[in-house]
Amino acid sequence: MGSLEGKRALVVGVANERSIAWGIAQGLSREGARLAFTFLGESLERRVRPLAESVHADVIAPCDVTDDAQIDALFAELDRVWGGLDVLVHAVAFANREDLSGRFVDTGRDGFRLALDVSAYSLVALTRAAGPRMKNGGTILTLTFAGSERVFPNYNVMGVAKAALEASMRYLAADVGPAGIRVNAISAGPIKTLSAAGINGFRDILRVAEARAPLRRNVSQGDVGELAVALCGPAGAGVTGQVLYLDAGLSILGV
Ligand code: NAD
Ligand code: IMJ
Repeated sequence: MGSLEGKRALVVGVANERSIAWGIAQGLSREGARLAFTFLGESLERRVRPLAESVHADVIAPCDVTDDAQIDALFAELDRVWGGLDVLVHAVAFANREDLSGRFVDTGRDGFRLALDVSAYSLVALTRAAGPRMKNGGTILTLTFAGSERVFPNYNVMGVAKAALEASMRYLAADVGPAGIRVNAISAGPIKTLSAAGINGFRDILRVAEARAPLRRNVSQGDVGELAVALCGPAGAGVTGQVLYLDAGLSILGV
């Protein structure tokens, strides 16, 4: 018997088999959760559908988180199929590529707005939709990165978006806590995914992180899945409003 037997989990943010959201989905599935997946656009649908089917997903639906109509349609479909929800996984981030290099000071208004809309406001919108459907309480999880607190080369506007995401997570936790819904963020160390591919120097970041981290290793999508399982199950029952560092200890170092 899994620790999440029969729980209904919506996973937003699978792009391919390397996605952190896919690591989480596999963990939840192993523990007996039922799953729903979203995809962004037709090209990703071709990637997401076979993954979702491999864990017997009940729902596979489009969702661009910047589009309120798509969010409404997604939850209407969940109402039809499940009539409620227990877990929401938010693993979505986007900034224009030109805003992820050079100087942060050069970020334009539109790029700033886009990064914060996709990467931070989306948690607010999804929590507003999910909350009333979590009638027996629930768990909401988002993914963040230490660039919210400290300066990492090229992370730039994403760092600001992650700071807004973490603060939003805390305010949401206060709002929905009385309904027995917990909201937390996992701050993962660097992991090679689609969102990390093509970032200048990412290979070097992985190499340096591995060499310096107290555990002398990097973290994986599977590590994130295990922490997500814990937070969604009895181990997480008293935890809300927290940023949990899953980074092999990297963030404790001074120099
Ligand atoms: P990924 O590229 O696999 O996932 C990012 C997802 O965001 C994709 O599925 C993409 O389709 C989705 N997305 C982008 N714009 C969207 C929109 N408008 N509507 C709906 N979905 C949209 O990469 P990942 O590394 O698995 O990223 C997942 C989360 O983990 C992100 O929040 C990222 O910031 C965070 N994170 C990543 C790392 C890392 O090193 N890879 C470290 C810490 C935190
Ligand atoms: C991303 C950029 C710069 C430095 C970075 C990252 N470091 C890490 C990441 C050190 C770990 C990955 N990360 C934590 C992210 O949140 C990535 C978000 C992201 C990535 C892209 C690449 C492609 C694109 N837009 C993006 N928007 C957000 O066009």
